[in-house]
Formats: sequence, structure tokens, C-alpha cells
Amino acid sequence: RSDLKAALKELIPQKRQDMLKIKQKCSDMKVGDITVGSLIGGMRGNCSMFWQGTSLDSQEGIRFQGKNIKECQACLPSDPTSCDPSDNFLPESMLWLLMTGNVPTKQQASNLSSELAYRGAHLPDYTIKIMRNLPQDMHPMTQLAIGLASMNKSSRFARKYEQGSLGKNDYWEYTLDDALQVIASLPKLTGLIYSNIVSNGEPLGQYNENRDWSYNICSLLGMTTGDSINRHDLTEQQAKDFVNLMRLYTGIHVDHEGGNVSAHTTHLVGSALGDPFLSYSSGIMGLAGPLHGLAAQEVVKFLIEMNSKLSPEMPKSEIEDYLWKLLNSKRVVPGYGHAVLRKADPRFTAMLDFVKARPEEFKTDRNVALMQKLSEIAPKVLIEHGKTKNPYPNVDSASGILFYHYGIKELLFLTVIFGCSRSMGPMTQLVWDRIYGLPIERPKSLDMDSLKALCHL
Ligand code: FCX
Repeated sequence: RSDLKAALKELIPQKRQDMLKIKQKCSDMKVGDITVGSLIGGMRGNCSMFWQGTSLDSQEGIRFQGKNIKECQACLPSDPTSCDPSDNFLPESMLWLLMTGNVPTKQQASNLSSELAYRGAHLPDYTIKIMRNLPQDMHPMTQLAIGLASMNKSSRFARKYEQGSLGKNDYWEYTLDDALQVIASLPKLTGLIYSNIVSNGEPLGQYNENRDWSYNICSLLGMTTGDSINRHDLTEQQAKDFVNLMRLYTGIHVDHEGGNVSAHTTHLVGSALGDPFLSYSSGIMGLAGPLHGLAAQEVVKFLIEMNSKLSPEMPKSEIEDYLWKLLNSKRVVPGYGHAVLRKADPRFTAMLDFVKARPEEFKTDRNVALMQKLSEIAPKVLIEHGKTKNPYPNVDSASGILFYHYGIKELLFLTVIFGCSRSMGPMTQLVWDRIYGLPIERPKSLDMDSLKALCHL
């Protein structure tokens, strides 16, 4: 076991006191005004959620407990078994940072990684049975949501709550146990889904309790050289790079403050005291939408399709024409725009840096080349088009095509990898929701008559 629970126990009294003070002294303080535009416009700009781990600045992008991506890359511990300085930090380090607000020591990160590896080694029999019986062509995100929801049977929080023996102040401990179990189970669930899709359920790799969370995801996808089938004949270096891509991707997709669909859904369902399995299963359903998590897959389709229509040199004029045709047919350019961000997504920059650090690996990949070209050309076209508030690339414009490069060609599956990563932020928040004893969410809605009356119509 890691000492995460002990670290939280130390933090809780002060944090609870802070929250109590805020509640007692500032409950009537105004945060902002809600406009009719926001009411019928997806609540944009309506600041009405509390979210502890991350915040999104429209200009600078995501900050994890106040730290931007570069700062996280500089301070979060990486795989303790490797001495390669170019290794990305472990997502487990990020989880510690999100949960506690502190950068973990190497030992703390390593212990948390071991705890997750231990917890994730055995899925319940009934979950494995359910997963193995799902149709091969069922949407991978549906499979993931089903797998997670089935594990509610083993929820410690749900059991204790049902027994009626749990005081409100102690909810968080059982929620933390479940939350860590959700995160820990994702490599195996992901492996089961992928093997269901590509190999008739035959395992593609081995789960190793001595390896980190991302490594186990890669291994179970058949993407490591040591303990998996290595379906794509990856070289040692490619397999190592793929593990680092997985750590990078899953390390920076953990959270994007509270209002995005997957995080908000998890929080909302959890607010009714749903356990972490049910709450995150719902979040996964939200992530599956094409305007949210599925966008990475849309981008890959888009790049492949566009590449098939372009001349080999990919001239700028042809790319511009292609984009205009798309926009004139009222379709969106996938991978561009954002509900909050107003600059290029720093997560996109991080993915691009991964490519730039490996020029030999990517030099013949036309899709990756097009992804890079588009990031220079599409913003100008979108600005001229004049609708999009943010004409710059978001992370999805680069992420999927990198997984595709190494051999993950089953596009619908890409969002499952996103789902592994996104568990960490919303699960952190659920634990803190319980620590603070936050109530069920229940915003007021207005019907059409009330809206018309308000607008004097
Ligand atoms: N291409 C063309 N038009 C776009 C566009 C794009 N990439 N992005 C936004 N627009 C259009 C909108 O469709 C809207 O048009 P309308 O007035 O006719 O309805 C107008 O520009 C204003 O939208 P805007 O306020 O800028 O954006 P929203 O907050 O409504 O939507 C998303 C944000 C991300 C949904 C939108 O930019 C989009 O559809 N992008 C493409 C899909 C995508 O990449 N999604 C991933 C987002 C992200 F990373 C994530 O959450 O996972």
C-alpha cells in the first residue's frame, strides 16, 4: 500500500476548516452573473462548479494544482526503474499531485504505482465474464462503461453505505479505496476490450505487478517487446517510445478542470452518492461523444481521408481548398477549437514535442506530416471563416495519429485510452467531494414560459 491515504489524512483537517470558513463567511458572495446566453448556450462562462485539482486558463491552458505541463514535466517523478532522463513522468505521480496538491517524492510515486499495479492485477470474475461475452463490434466505450459499472458490485463504499454503518465524515476513505480501484482496473479492462476487438479475446500481453500503470496498458495492447505479442514488430526503441507516449498522453489528459463533459458527468452522478464505479462509468459515456473524447478518432479519419486526396507534396493551396470545402458543407474541422481555451492547446504542443524529439521515427509518416502542416494552415482558414472562437489546434489534433503511427489502428478504441487517463482527475474530485461533504447537485432550470417572461417576449 502507498501512503496516499495517510497523506490525505494529514491534509484533511485544515482543508475542511478552510471550506467551513468559506461556507460560513462567504456563502452570499457573488461569483458572477448568469446570462440568458449562457442558459441556452451550454453554460459557457458560467462559473458554478468547485474543482480542486486543476484549472484551465483560456490563454495558458491547463494547470495541475497550479503547475503547467512543462513544470509538471520538470518536477514529477518518472519510472524509478529507468535512468533515461527523457522518460516522461508517471501518471501515478500526477495522481499524487492532483490528490494532495504536493509533488510526490520518488518513493511516494513509486509506492503509489506499486499499489495501483497490485490492485489492478485481479478483476472480479463476473466482470471478466461480462467483458468476454460482449459482442466484438460493440462500441469500445460502451464496453468500458459496462465493465466499470459491473464493478460497482465490489464497491466498498456502496457496501458500507448500504449497511448503514458509515458516518458522513468517513465516506471519503471508502471512496478513495474505490477510486484507486477504478484507476487500477483500467489497464486490464482496456486490455480485455482491445483483445475482444482485435484477437477474439485472446490476451495480447501480460499484466506485470512490477511495472507501472502505463506500461501495463501498453503490454496488454500487445505493444511492448518483452511481455506481449508485439503485433507490429516494434523495435526495442519503438516499444520504449510507445510506453513513453502512453505516459505522456495519459499523464496530461488526466483532467481539464471540472466543466468538461466527462468530468462534470462523473461529479454530477457522484453527487447523488453514486460510488466511483458508477460515477466514472457515466463519465465514460460522456467522453464518448464526438465533440469531446471521440474527436481524436475523428481527426485520424480526417487526416487519412485528406491525405488520400492531396498531391504527394501536400501543397498549402490544396489543404486550404480542402478545409474550405469542409467548412462550406457546415462541418467542423476536427481537432480545432475549444469551449474555454483561446490559444493553441499546450497539450497539443507537448504531443508535437514528442514528434520533434524523434525526427527519424516520423520522417516518412505522411499523416503526422499533415497534422503538423495543418496546425500552421488551419488556424488562418478558421480565422477567415470567422465563426470559431478558438481557431487553434486542441490536443486531439495530434494525439490519435501518434497512436495510429505505432499500430493502434482501431479508431473507435482510441477514446478508451483517453478514458484510462481521464479517470484520475474526476476520481480525485470525487474523493474531495466526500472529504468536504459536498451536497447533491441540483441546479434550477427555467421553462420556456419563464424564459419568455424574463425576456419580455
Ligand atoms: N471547425 C469549424 N467550426 C467550428 C469549429 C471547428 N473546429 N469549432 C467551433 N466551430 C464553430 C461552432 O460549430 C460554432 O458554430 P455555430 O455558431 O454555427 O454553431 C461556432 O464556431 C462557435 O463555436 P465556439 O464557441 O468557438 O465553440 P464551442 O464552445 O461551441 O465548441 C468545440 C467547442 C470543441 C465543441 C468545437 O470547437 C468543435 O466542435 N471542435 C471540433 C471537435 C473537437 O476538436 N473537439 C475536441 C475538443 C476538446 F479537446 C475536448 O473537450 O475533448
